[in-house]
Amino acid sequence: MGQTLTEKILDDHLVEGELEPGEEIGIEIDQVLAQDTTGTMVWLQFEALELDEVQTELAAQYCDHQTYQFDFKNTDDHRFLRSAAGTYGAYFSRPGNGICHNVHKENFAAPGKTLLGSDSHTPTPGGLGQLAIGAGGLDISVAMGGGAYYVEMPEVVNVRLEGELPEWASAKDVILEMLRRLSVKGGVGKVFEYTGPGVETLSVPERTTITNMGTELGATSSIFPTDEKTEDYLARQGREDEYVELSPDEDAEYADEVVIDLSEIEPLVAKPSMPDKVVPVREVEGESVEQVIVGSCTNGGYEDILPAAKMLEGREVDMKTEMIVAPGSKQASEILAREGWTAEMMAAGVNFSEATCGACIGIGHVPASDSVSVRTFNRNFEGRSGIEDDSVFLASPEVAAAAAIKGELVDPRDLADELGDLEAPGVELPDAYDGSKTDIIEPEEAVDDELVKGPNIGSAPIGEPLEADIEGEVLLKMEDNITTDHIIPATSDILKYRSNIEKLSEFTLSRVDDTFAQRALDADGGVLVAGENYGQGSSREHAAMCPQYLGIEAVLAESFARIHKANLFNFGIVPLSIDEETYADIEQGDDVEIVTDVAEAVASGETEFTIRVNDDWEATAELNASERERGILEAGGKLRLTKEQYKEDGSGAAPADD
Ligand code: MIC
Ligand code: SF4
Repeated sequence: MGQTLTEKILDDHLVEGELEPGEEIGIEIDQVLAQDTTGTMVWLQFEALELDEVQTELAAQYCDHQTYQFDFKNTDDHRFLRSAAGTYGAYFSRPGNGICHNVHKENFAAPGKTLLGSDSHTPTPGGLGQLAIGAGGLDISVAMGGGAYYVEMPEVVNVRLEGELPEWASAKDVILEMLRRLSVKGGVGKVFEYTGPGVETLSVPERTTITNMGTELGATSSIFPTDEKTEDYLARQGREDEYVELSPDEDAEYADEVVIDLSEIEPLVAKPSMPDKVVPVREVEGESVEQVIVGSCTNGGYEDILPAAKMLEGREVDMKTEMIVAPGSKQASEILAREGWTAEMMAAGVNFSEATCGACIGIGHVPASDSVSVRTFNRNFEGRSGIEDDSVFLASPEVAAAAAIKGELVDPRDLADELGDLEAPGVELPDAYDGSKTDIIEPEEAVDDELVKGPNIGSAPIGEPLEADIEGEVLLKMEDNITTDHIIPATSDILKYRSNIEKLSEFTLSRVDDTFAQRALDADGGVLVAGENYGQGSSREHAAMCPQYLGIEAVLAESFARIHKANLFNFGIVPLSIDEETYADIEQGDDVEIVTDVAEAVASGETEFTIRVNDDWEATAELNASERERGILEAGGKLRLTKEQYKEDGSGAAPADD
């Protein structure tokens, strides 16, 4: 039987297990990336593991999420990251150089290689045939030390693209269509592999918009085969020698198939406040828009900003609307500036931001109260823009620019009819991506050779071995699709404490209930209850570290998002699955006791755990965990376990099986 492209790359990197969907596999990692707000813990944990040098082919540290440095804490984090990259041998991308996914795509993404990144949108270079996966910081530290990365072998789904996109429809609309059909949990445990005749009609930047936002489906990754377009893109980046031809076998068998006829795609938007609330723009036409932002790791490339610039040429942004361009990388800003497009957009009324995540997580450009913001981003979770009860629509650059011109949501086709002289901008790549490279410091040019820690930089927390009893109050009962933005918000007032768990934990679940952290401390711990897809969104391990710090011992949920579940294991919190009925019956404030000796049951491979509620009724909760994950729980988390293993191994470097 032939192999899918995903299977081929996994096979090449397999160090443990078999490529059977649902089974845990260990793979070798070629490249790692970390960004500023997860990176500090990555390096603090690398330090705690007493590792002294990066072992992967390449490691890159970016400073991208919070580059405005409102506070010395952010600046200290960036200085610490530069010192860690220098000390241990990673590339360092300076603050303002751009968003990790964009800069990695431009400089390092390589077909056929594996990439592990401490950011959920790490799958972006799947558009170039790289198998890229997002994970928690500790998994990055271990992989960077030479350890394997463990993940459940995903089901590989064939997304067959047919036809060609019509004018005004874009790659963003393709991934929004996927979200419309499959929902934010439709991709859990899956890799989406794009095939079919439609693939060759899409440029690499269009493909990376699709793979980037595969994360919103909950997917483990998304990938395209490579072809002339990939080779051409790499050549324009001056990296043609990294091209490798990759495709699935003709008789590859897929777990499932989704067919998308590109010629039927039309301009879409995701309505507030979930990326899968997708409708045609025409359904919401007329909605007044006060803010438009073109940018982010999804649509912040040169090829995304250019269409908006062309649409605005000789026109003006509507008087009641503010338009901001937040480029995904300095390379994009630099080329647009050299070509004169920046001046053109400024003349139309656009304001420019530095190349940063910024507004995507509510840092700057917070929308006005009771207003609509149209963004080319990938997430519109409630409150993420920096104001509660926000109203953020996700859209393509074309739909965003049309909204800026009209001051209201409008299908660009209708706007073109109305204006008469508005042409579909299409997709255009620059002849060469000739931005300067001054903002990337190579390991050989490192500025520092020892760690520099400011006063806000704490240490990596090490858990305690699992105990026999788990009993406590249900401190919070939550609904479906709780995001990591609910668990640990990423707005600037909170983000600056990412290196200081004691302080950060004060904000735990504040977006659901701002009394939670104090109640958890007062109760000396307890358990959490949630509906489906608990922990979707970000890879931030802080969403497990902080509850652990507050004494949370178990989370009972109908289902979990992949990265967050791995983070719960990594920090010694037991993730138990409950059925719909148990979820319905259990109430906040109830007392929950796991009837068995938990430590023993986890160690002996028990999957069913009886839970006793209020000493009154019982239900069964399931632990779906591999032997390795059970070992992590028993030890009190992956940091403690890995440290112990290194000590036994005596090598100081991570063995392949952790
Ligand atoms: C996000 O988009 O939510 C983030 C901020 O990039 C996160 C990373 C983080 O929380 O630091 C992600 O996607 O993993
Ligand atoms: Fe940055 Fe937003 Fe992309 Fe996350 S989703 S990496 S915050 S631009």
